[in-house]
Amino acid sequence: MENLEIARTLEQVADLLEIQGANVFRVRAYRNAARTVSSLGRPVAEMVAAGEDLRQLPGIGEDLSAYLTELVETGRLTLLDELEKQLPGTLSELVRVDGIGPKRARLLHDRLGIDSLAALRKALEAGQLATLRGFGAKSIERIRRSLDEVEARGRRYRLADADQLVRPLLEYLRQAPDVEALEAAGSFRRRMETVGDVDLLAISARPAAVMRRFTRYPDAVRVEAAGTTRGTIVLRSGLHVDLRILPRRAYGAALHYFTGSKAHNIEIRRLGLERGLRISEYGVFQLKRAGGARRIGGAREADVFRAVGLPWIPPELRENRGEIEAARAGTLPHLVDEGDIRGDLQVHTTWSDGRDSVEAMARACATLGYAYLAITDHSAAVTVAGGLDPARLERQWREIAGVRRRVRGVKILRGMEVDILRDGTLDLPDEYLDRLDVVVVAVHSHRTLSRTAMTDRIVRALEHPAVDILAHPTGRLIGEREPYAVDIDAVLEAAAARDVAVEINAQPDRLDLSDILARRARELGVRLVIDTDAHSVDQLRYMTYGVAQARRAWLEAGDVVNTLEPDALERWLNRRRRARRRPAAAKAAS
Ligand code: DGT
Ligand code: CA
Ligand code: CA
Ligand code: ZN
Repeated sequence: MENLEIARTLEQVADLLEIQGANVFRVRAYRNAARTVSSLGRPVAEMVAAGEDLRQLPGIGEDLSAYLTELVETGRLTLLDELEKQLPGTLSELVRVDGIGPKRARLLHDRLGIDSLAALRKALEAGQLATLRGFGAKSIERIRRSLDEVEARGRRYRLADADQLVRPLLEYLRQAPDVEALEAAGSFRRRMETVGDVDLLAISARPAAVMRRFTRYPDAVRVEAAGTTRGTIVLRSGLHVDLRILPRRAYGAALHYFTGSKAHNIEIRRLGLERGLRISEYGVFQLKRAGGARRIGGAREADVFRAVGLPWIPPELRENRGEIEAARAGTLPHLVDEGDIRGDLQVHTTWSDGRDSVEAMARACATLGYAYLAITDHSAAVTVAGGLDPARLERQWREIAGVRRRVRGVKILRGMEVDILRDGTLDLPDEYLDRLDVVVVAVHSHRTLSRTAMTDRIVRALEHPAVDILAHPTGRLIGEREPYAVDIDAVLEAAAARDVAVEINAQPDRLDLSDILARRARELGVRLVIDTDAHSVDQLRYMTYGVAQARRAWLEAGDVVNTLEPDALERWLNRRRRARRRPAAAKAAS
């Protein structure tokens, strides 16, 4: 069973439980598990087959681990079968709409054949609901409004999109009276690849005035709630934003709590309880034997960590994936940061599908303070992107030679994003591959090969002595396209064996490898490289998203090739040219 299918099954369980009015935490547990599975990029089935402990996955405990195993081994989930005896499974999503309860969901199904939100949308637009008894104009309008909302809420937003929405809102709110602190917590602060909603925290002596300004934000289409210290608005894009205004003494505790993740919070709270402390969004409290509690901290986030004997943990690591143990052992990684990045090793230009010239890209990289960049336009097989054949590649080299003379301070490497053809051979003759400074290889076609064929294909490409970097290794597009079927561990092992660097592609819809897989890569001894794959000068700024995923993957500067200084990078790029000469020389001598 594929991960996507497993995730859908878990979502369905959550929906049906919700119909039955189950505990919200129970419902949320299934939704979180669904998210974990769908973002895994590695088949759960494979983990089960290998006898791995699923409880190491975020949000997967005893029960869910058993359910996942059952799903993988039998293709069914007894729990879901039981729930479906009580209500048709496909109806489950309808009850998320205000004004539709289980009864009405069944009525809509039986009378109009509506079995999904999409079908409901269609029936609404076709005016069919009005034909049903009990659905007056008012009630239909309510359903329509709520459906808009559910559709928006069901969506997750790419981090880069959320950034674009949140930055101006923060600027706007900073102009409210007496705002002393203001920041976004939640998945946004943890720099997750997507965010569900945004959780803002503020300190102000005049919360009412701040809340008023918040609810009047011009980009807000709706105010969902507006209390004295807590409010929610919905932006035009559908993104929900919560704002909590806090007293200074609780700000740090709230920042920690609302940064999450939930799994991390639960563990920290447990550690607190072991020490007789209560840790919550309100502060850190010493529990008294006689009952009651005394506040011992909460103004600063570090108070929370200090109370449980830990150093401050970077938000990107707070997923309860070992960061608490590492903090305790003093082995937290020194995470790579943007300042460590010395260059970009995958950028496109007008020679293929890029928007800007070689010179413009080089100048922009120089302005960013980079020491080097690699020009890596597509090879000929990618005809839609105007890929280069050898003749055009040579012309491009002449242009690069000219730009090298004109643009100083940044080293321009001759590279190419060479297609991995269906059989694992490369889309450029060896004599040209040998004359490139950087060879990036990638899959852009035949994405539906069997898992074995895809794995063999990529591994074969990595065995070519000219290859330096494997780009966007799983081919996923967030929210649009699943990774292709591939044994990613086999690919990573081949990369480690050949010292091929594997990419974290920083395009906001790729982020490929993902955080989880990049961490796996590091564990397998693979070097990583963070590339923007920029198709314009503007996209060079995506580096920040690649670095964020690298941090979530626990990477240090030493794990990332493009933190190397130019001479060290050159040594690495020549690592095999040197090694290759030896067998060649030996052959000549024999
Ligand atoms: P999202 O919005 O789905 O991308 O993910 P988050 O992590 O931003 O989650 P959200 O917005 O539901 O809640 C923000 C943080 O609040 C979350 O990361 C941890 C904390 N939190 C929320 N609910 C609970 C809970 O039931 N227990 C604990 N311990 N913390 C919670
Ligand atoms: Ca959130
Ligand atoms: Ca929230
Ligand atoms: Zn590509």
